[in-house]
Amino acid sequence: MTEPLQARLAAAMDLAERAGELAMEMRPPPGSGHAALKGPQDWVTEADNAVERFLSGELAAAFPEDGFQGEEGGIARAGPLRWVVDPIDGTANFARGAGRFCVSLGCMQGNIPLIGVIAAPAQRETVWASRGGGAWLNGDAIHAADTSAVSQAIMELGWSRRRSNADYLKLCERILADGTGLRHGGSGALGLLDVAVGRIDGYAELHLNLWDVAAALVILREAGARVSDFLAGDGATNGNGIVACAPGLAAAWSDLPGLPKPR
Ligand code: LIP
Repeated sequence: MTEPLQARLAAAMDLAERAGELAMEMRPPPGSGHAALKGPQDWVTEADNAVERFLSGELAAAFPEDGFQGEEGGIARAGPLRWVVDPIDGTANFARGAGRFCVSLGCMQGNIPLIGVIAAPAQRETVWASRGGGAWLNGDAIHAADTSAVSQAIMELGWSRRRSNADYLKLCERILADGTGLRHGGSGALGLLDVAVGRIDGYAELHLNLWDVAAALVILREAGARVSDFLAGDGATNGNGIVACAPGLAAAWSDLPGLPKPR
């Protein structure tokens, strides 16, 4: 890995953990009423904005030539390398005082994800990867699972109001008909991370945005998972469906309704 990328990976790991500490300080108590709605079931808290401001400022100071794109503020800066950030992924959980949320930092060169760091502070986990450098959880190498039978697999299906309930139910029916265990956790980045770690065998969602997946795409690749081409077409600008899975299940999950094939 080049020295500039090594410096960016080290900075991203430090900043993701510091951003996670900030999020934990700002996490609301259990209960409702601590978030605003951006759209149907699409939440935002003060912490989302505060964490994004923190990361944008620190990255601008450390790497002024780099671009920055955040979920809340959009594309703030352009550059040959571009940070793509979800300040709090799993906001619906975070807003209720729950622990299944994370800070996600990806660094891309054009449409090539080069660095990914995900910090899950309530889980005390930081996962990172660089293209060609392997994937790591708190310093231990991680690998996708070796599951090969759908009847023994666990699949998380992400959900949002960005696609129809009918299409989501078709997916649920197919997964359940295969005898696969079905999960839903409310954080796409953490679901994709669990595939890379081997804790589940697949994650699929009819639509995610670039900031949800930019870090996870590098981590999944380096962990040996199979992933659909999220950046195909206008995926980088308008989002896309995604299937990420253990390599032994890519064929079985190559025809999920409404979703691209894992490669
Ligand atoms: C969320 C994703 C989740 C998706 C939600 C939302 P956020 O990201 O992690 O998979 O289903 O609609 O996009 O809003 O918590 O950063």
